[in-house]
Amino acid sequence: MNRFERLFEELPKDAECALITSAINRRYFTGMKSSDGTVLIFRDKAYLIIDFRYIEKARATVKNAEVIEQRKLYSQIAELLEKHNVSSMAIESQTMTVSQLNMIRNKFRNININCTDMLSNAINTLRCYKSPEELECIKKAQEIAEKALDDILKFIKVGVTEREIALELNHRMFLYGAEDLSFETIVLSGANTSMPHGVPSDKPVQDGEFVLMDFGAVYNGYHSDMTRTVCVGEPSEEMRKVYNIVLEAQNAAINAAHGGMTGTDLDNIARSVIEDAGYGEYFGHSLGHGVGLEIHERPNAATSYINELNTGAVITIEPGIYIAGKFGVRIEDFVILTENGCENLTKSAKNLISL
Ligand SMILES: [Mn+2]
Repeated sequence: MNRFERLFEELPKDAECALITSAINRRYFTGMKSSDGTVLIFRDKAYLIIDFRYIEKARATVKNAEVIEQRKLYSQIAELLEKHNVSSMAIESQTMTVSQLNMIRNKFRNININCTDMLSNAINTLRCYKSPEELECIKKAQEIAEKALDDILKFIKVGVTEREIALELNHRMFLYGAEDLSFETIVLSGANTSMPHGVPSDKPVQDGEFVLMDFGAVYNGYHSDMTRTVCVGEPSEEMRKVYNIVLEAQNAAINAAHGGMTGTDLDNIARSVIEDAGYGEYFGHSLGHGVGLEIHERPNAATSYINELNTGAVITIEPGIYIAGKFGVRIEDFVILTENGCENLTKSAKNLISL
C-alpha cells in the first residue's frame, strides 16, 4: 500500500478528498522538497500542483502523483474536484493559516470543507510508523552527527568558546553530508549547562567544566537528535554523581522501552530513577519525543502522553538533571521501538569522559 492508500485507511469511510498544503507533508507524500505546492488526494488518484520553479524536478522524480504545472491554483483545484465529483475536502487544520482557510472557503463555496483535526491527525498517525526507507535516512542522519562528534571531541579544550564548538560541529555535519541541521545546535559549558535549551555564547570552556552538546543532522528530510555531556579535565564528586544518575535513568528507560507501552509509563521509568536519587525537581522536561521529517513529532515519551507508543516509532530518550547556577547533565539517544524492546540508533559512547 502506498502512502495515499494508507491515508484513506486512517480517514473515515466517507472522506473523499484531502488537500495537503504544508511543506513537510507535501514532502512526506511526494518525496520532493519544495517551498510551495499543493497535493490533492482522491481515493483513486493524487495530484501535485507545483509552479515553474519546481516543475522539471517534479516531473522527473514524483511518480505516485500526476504532476500539474500551477497556473491558476484555485481554478485548477476546482476543476479536479469537479472531475472527481466530490462534495467535501479535508484540510490540514494544524498547519493551514486562518487566512488560507478563509480563501479556501471563499473559493469553494459548494464544497464542504472539513477543517477539524481529522486530516492532520491521520497524517501524524501514519508518520508514527517509520518504513525501512525512512529508517535508512534516519540512521544515515545519525551517522553524520556521530562522525562530527568524534571530530569535535578532539577540538574541545580549555579556552575554546561554546560558539566555536557549535560552529565546528555544524561545519563537520555539513561536511559529512548533512542537508541541514536538525535545529540550532546547543553547546553549553560550566554553569550554562543548567539551561536545557540555552544558546551558545562566547564563554570559553574552563578546566573542570561540563560541556553539553545537543545536535542533529538532516538527511533526505529525516532528522537525528542526540545529546552528550562531557567533562574538560576532572569532574567534581557531585558532577560525577549526577552524571551517573542521569545515565542510570536513561539506561533504565532504554532497557524497558518497547512498542505498546504508554508514553506516561516510559517517562516514568526514567523519572522514578531520578526522583529516587533525590533530584526529581531538577528534571523539568519530558523524557522524549518522536523524530522523523520533523525534529519533534508524535509520539511523545511524556507524562501527558497517555496513548501507546507504537511499534515502529522512533523516539528520543533524554533524561536530564539541571541545577541552576551550578551545572546540568543531559544524555540523549534515540531508538526505534520494536515489539519486544528497542533498537538504539545512537552508537556514541556514554561513559563519563574527561577531555
Ligand atoms: Mn531531543
